[in-house]
Amino acid sequence: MSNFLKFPKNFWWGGATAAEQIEGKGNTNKGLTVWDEYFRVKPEDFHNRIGPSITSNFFEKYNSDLELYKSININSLRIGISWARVLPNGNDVSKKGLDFYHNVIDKANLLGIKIVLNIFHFDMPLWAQKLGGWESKKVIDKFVKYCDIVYKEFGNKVSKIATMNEPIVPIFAGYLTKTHWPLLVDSKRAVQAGFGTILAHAKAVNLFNEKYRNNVKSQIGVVINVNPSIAKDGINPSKDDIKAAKDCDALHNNAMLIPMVLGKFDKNVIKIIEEENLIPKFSKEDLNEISKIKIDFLGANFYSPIRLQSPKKLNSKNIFEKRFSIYKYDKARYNVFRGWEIRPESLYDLSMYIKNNLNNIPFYIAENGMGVENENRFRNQKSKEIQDNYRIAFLQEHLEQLHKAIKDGANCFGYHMWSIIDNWSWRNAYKNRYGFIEVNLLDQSRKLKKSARWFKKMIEKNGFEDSYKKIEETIDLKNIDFTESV
Ligand code: BGP
Repeated sequence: MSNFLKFPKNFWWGGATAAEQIEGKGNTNKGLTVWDEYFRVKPEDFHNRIGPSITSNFFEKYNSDLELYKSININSLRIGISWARVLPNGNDVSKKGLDFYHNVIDKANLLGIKIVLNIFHFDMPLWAQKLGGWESKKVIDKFVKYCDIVYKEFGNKVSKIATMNEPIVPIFAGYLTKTHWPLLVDSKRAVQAGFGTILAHAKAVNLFNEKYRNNVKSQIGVVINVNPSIAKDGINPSKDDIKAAKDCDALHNNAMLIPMVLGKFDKNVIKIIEEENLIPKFSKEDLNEISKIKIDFLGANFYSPIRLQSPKKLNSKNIFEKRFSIYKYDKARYNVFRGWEIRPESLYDLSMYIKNNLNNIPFYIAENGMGVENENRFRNQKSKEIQDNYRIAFLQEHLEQLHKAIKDGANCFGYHMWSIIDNWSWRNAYKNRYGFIEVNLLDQSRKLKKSARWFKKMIEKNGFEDSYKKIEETIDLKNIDFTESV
């Protein structure tokens, strides 16, 4: 017997995108970002040497793209706004840049798509990075001015504004693992930039609450990635493995989650930073700003849990490596294209974590998805449609866990898939495809995948039957032929 998993009334169904990943440069004199600079210096680091200049060309195609998105029945969508497009040189506001976002948002409103407008998504303007990025007070103040413009222009046109997406990622990728610009391994600077990120969020939120809260319809929040930590196989870990998992939970999740949502610092984070002698520079006023944080909603991005074991590189300059090592669990399911474990139960765990530890703040799943390489191999030769049954199974398995969490009291108001459309995955460029909508890079044409049809029907019914094929019944992830990949 199967059961119908019905979601709450008015549940937000949609997808997420990011400015740098879909727009392309366009003709608004957009300034350079750290991604343009990284690609200029080391194009060989990017899959098939594809850089950020065109991506999925949303800049030119936004009208028809939004119509296509709407054809899937979505009622909400996250778009990013590019700092370098709005303020190409850091001082002068680009009217053309703002016009582009007005046009996009007006069109979405016309189609009845509620917008979550995200202000910062890994795309630091190059001028700001040259001033010191999040390590610099000057940049933080410039960010707040940029937010002021965003609130004023769009605060009455969108439903929700998020200050930033996945704030920990540019920190560990840019300052610890050399995978984002400025390609450093420097724990001290990482902590300073991390503190600056939190302060930038605090000042942006406080500005919203003081100046805009009563005059605009939008709410304010933030989007944070949450990767629940598990010590090894989670069955019989040693004390040291448990400690490694706790440290990862502190540095990877709570370092941003606790201050950005609750306006205070996680005790374990402070302890680790003191032990490692990495206390950043800050003032009393900074702490005061952070303590005033009050947000309306949280967007939680979830892809996978992280499994940890005791650290193997005790002398590493990278504080993450010094405190924990990643553990590969041979009995777990992995998305071999991305290397991430697939464990939908962790989505339940994080939902309950938000309920129990973050004041039961209203939240939505702001990203969740499955990137797959060379989806061409799954194309139906007659209809030409990509038969991404694995994505449908991935969605069902995760939504079932989310449904269970909501039944158990999680204050979740929506689910956004990463992503609505294939897009440029930073260094992975177009290697792994995430979209409901396929983008053909040769001619920029679009085509719905089978998962888009499934999602559309599911939204119509606001739920689905719980008898469905599991991911491993739709794709043999252990025997993928990587020679077929492009
Ligand atoms: C999140 C980011 C997105 C997106 C996604 C998939 O961390 O917010 O921008 O890219 O992950 O990851 P990737 O593109 O690295 O495969």
